Amino acid sequence: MNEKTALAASVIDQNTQPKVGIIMGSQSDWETMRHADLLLTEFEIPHETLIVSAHRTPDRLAEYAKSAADRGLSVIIAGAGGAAHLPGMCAAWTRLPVLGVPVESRALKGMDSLLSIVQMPGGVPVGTLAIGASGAKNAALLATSVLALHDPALAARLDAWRALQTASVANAPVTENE
Ligand code: RP5
Repeated sequence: MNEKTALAASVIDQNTQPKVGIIMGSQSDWETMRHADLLLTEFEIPHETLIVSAHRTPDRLAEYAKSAADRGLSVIIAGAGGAAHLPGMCAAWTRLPVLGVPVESRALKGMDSLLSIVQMPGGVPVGTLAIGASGAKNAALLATSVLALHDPALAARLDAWRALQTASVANAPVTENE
């Protein structure tokens, strides 16, 4: 491979190698976690989405989290519901920032998920977001902010996204369906 081809290959690698990992405990979490996936896609951030369960696939979790930094990931977004150990156990295996999304559970409406994720003992942090789709969306925005620290083009896309959001808010409410 000549120098030019090698450079091109490395640029391609940089662009396609996932920078953010989205993991979730179950297929049933996808309805929530797809909101993170959608936003990262909108910001053109290479990312991967996988089902990794702390309880049902513990070896898969250990393997995933232990290899994450070496594989080039910068941030992990982990969503789980119920006894939601996934973000905490993931954080135990990696020094990468882990953002936890409490998925709304059927029995306790996500309060169980929230408390399981947020109450990490000092020493192993998980950045905990809101319950449900808002949490998934904000986790993606936080991951974008982190990556934007060293990526001016991404920072510009994030600024533009936020400006658009601001512009979309009306000054006064209107009565609908009257
Ligand atoms: C957790 O249990 C998952 O994160 C999911 O939110 C919850 C229920 O999983 P399923 O029984 O729907 O597979 O591990």
